[in-house]
Amino acid sequence: MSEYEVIHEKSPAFYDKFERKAELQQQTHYCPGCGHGVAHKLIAEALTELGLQDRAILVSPVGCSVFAYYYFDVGNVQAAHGRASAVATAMKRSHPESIVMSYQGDGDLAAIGTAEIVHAANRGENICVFFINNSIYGMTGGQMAPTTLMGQVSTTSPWGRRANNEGLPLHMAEMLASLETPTYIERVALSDMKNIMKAKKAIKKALQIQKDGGGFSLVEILSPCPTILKMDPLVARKWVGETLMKEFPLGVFRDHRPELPTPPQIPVKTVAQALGVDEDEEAAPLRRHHTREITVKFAGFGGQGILLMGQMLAEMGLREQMEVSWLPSYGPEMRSGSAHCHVTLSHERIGSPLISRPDVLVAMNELSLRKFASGVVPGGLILYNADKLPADFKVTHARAICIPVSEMADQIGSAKVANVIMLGALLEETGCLPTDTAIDVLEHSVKNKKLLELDRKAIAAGRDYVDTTVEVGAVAQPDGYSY
Ligand SMILES: Cc1ncc(C[n+]2csc(CCOP(=O)(O)OP(=O)(O)O)c2C)c(N)n1
Ligand code: SF4
Repeated sequence: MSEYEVIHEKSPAFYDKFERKAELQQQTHYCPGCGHGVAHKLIAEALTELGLQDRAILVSPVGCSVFAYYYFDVGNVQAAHGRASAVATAMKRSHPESIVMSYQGDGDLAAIGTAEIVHAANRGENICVFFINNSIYGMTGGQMAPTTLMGQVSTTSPWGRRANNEGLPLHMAEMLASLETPTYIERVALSDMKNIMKAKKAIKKALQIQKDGGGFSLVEILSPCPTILKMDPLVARKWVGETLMKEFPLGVFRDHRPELPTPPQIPVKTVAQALGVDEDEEAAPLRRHHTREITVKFAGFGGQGILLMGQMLAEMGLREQMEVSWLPSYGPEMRSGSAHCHVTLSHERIGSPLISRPDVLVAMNELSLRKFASGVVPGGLILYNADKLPADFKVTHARAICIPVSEMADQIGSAKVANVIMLGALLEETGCLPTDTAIDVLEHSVKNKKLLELDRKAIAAGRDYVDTTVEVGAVAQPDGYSY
């Protein structure tokens, strides 16, 4: 009988079965000899040994390790490329009792995610970052990484990396250690058993620091990528020890808790208090009038007061104690570009401000009518700024009312009030809010007396038009009237 018992055992921090591929439930998707698998094992073991599995959240990146969540039986989140340490920040701050790890490759952390990691480290976030430096982009087939070695050939540096063209390899551990705030930064390597054991120790230490509330840790793990380096797995591992480690020497670059100035004592305020908004529901006046839930899309071009129309409606809803949302969307042009906004008035909390099927479309120009009319819910309403629909345009699923608000505004005395006329028409036709409330909002927000007078007339004109001119019916026809 042998002196040793060989135990092949998977850490309990891994799932029993990897469900990604039904036929390969004990295998990861990593290439043979890839360092990701080894790093996963070390992290899983460290979590188990520290009793942290149930509190752990792993943020996986974009890169070969994107599927880490198929393996770790912990809380899992997958972040957009480069954002893992920012997502980890959010996880930790919203769940301070959890142990949050961001796991990132060199493309993810040191290229697209440079800003995120620098700022997470600089804020001294109480998270662990496991940074896999394999000197190349693995997932995408071998593009140059910030950590690619001098002279190393990649698909984007086929001549070999040159200092005057691609710059020198980026030493993230050293760079981050120059900040005041990180607690622990070490570089380790998956080059041989001795170094792998050291890597495990470093990973465990980082997790312990977080457990103790000690602040930001980063363990840079030099790792083999035999596939892209076109090496046998053992050769790739040796290459890490003999070549990669020469450029990136192992060591502890930081190991002490930062001494930060004590922050001033700021009285804790709620957001509503800080904004000066009264949040005391009991003190809030009761809903004054009958109101109706509605979703509206206002659309036209910049300069027509599209966004303002939406804001006014939302403001009116607020006055009536409704839940409201206003979501603008516009191009870079101040004038003439397309603009639209979504407004929801609701008696319940609003899930999303985005409206894909509005009850009402207010189309202030033909382009918007053509673009958005089909999105209106069946039986919904379209208010169109013209005296009739375009000859070749038919609406069969919703009621369309044509109101030439631009012309009417000219008659009232200012082209500026076309949007207010439309608002008056909207209120009258839908009955979603009382017109008095519209006047209240205008009185509150329009300081210029002349303009306010025009606005009053505009609201009244819109109401009257709908009241007196439009025949109510099922579906509007090209002449602008409903039958
Ligand atoms: C926004 C965005 N840009 C680029 C990509 C393409 N992309 C996917 S993974 C990757 C780099 C991965 O390299 P690394 O972080 O070193 O991880 P590895 O695959 O080597 O483990 C890139 C550039 C993407 N998915 N998303
Ligand atoms: S390409 Fe490289 S980093 Fe990606 S799984 Fe294969 S060996 Fe690992």
